Amino acid sequence: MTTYFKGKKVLILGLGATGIACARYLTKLNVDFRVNDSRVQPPGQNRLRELNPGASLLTGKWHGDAIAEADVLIASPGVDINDANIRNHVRADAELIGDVELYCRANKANKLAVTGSNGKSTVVSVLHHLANYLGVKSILAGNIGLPVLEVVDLEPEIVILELSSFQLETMTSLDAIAGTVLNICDDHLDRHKSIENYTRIKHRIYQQSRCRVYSREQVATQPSDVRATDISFGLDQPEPGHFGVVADGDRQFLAFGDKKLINCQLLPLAGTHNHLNCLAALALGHSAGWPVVKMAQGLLSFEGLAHRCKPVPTLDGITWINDSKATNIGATLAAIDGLQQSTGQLILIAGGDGKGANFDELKPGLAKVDKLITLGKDGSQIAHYKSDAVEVEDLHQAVQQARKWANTGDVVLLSPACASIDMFNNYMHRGDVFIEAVREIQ
Ligand code: UMA
Ligand code: ADP
Repeated sequence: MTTYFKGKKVLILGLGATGIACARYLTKLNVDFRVNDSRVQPPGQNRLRELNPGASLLTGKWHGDAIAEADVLIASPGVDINDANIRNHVRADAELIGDVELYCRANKANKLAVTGSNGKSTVVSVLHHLANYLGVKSILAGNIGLPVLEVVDLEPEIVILELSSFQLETMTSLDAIAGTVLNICDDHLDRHKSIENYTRIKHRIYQQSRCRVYSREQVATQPSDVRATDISFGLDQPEPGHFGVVADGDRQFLAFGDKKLINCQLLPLAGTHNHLNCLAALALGHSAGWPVVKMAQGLLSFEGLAHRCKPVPTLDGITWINDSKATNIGATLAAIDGLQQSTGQLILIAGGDGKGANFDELKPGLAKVDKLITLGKDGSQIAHYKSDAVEVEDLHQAVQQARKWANTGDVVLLSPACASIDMFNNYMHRGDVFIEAVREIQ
């Protein structure tokens, strides 16, 4: 990569975790660079001074002159590259790329790549777990929290990448063994403007993957030119070579073609959306040559990620589920569908900052819920859809209200369909407060 940068003026846009990883990488290559972050106090400024005291840092706004001078611009995912204050200054002969693009040019390890509106972190974590289970040396990086350039020097057998639309927007060189768009629902439309544009950006993963793994549950995830080598997954009976679910009496099995792999009831992750996540992981692993039957056994020991449809252990006979990571309507609909009770009641706790979403789309889900408790900035908008909904002030009150309604065998689900920032530091904080409130009433 040193040759590529030779004689070029390089500008890093953004000085968060990604900007720092870029700065470290360029410093190691002995490439001079500047950094521009639009924030007055970007989080990485002290780190930058430590690792490269000579690098100049421009802050507080987008510096048009610096952008216009640059031959290569490396944008962090959180930077909106279509912002006129950036776009209007980038020269036509300059190259604007992201950190993952740079990584893929520099590191030619085998890759499996995952995008989608929901389930990305779950699927890449399942894959990482399966790789460990099979003894395959793997690295998990990307949107899940580890900027890829932090691990650019490592050469594992496989790199498992979680990719956001923000990252895909600036990528052309992924060249993955397999890539998937798990699902698509309204998300980040404040930046991508329309669902069509957001979908188009998500599909960039397919142009850069040899095998494309898509969901039969949602046409929008299918590549426009499905090939014989592509693999699908879904909740129906699969064709040979594809993944799905088959029934045997009243039992359901994850299956590969007509081969039953594992009883769904034994899976450690609750909800049918997690059956889809497991199937997607199996399909991706299969494309990398991993043995399907052994992978299915490996699923049993996956512990699941915190704050995603995770039961809170209690002895009160009520199933309390923490799905605080459900920050959009799609995630909450999936949780409701997956946990809907045939016998007991399903009590939903929802609300927070709706990020301008249209809650009409939550209506079919709310119809399947027996009781609704809402809170937060947009809680009353959600409450409006259910006549006997109760609005509360905080999560402790929500849990107490749920306890008043719940009987043995019922499920109480925290799945807010909203961001947490109106009341909590982040979704982890919200989930922790829920767990604490549930424990207090035991
Ligand atoms: N920002 C500015 N000005 C700048 C640079 C950033 O205002 O000059 C703002 C952004 O709008 C954003 C925040 O600062 O609100 C952080 O942006 P960043 O690009 O500096 O973020 P990083 O710390 O580098 O983290 C990024 C991803 N963040 C985003 O995409 C916003 C992380 O995903 C990712 O884990 C990390 O790179 C490593 O790859 C987080 C995320 O929220 C988890 N992703 C979104 C999601 O999952 O929905 C896409
Ligand atoms: P992401 O990394 O895409 O945000 P996570 O695995 O962190 O995905 O899950 C985010 C939220 O989406 C959680 O509430 C989780 O229960 C829900 N979820 C997980 N998988 C799916 C899926 N396949 N479809 C819809 N929602 C899902």
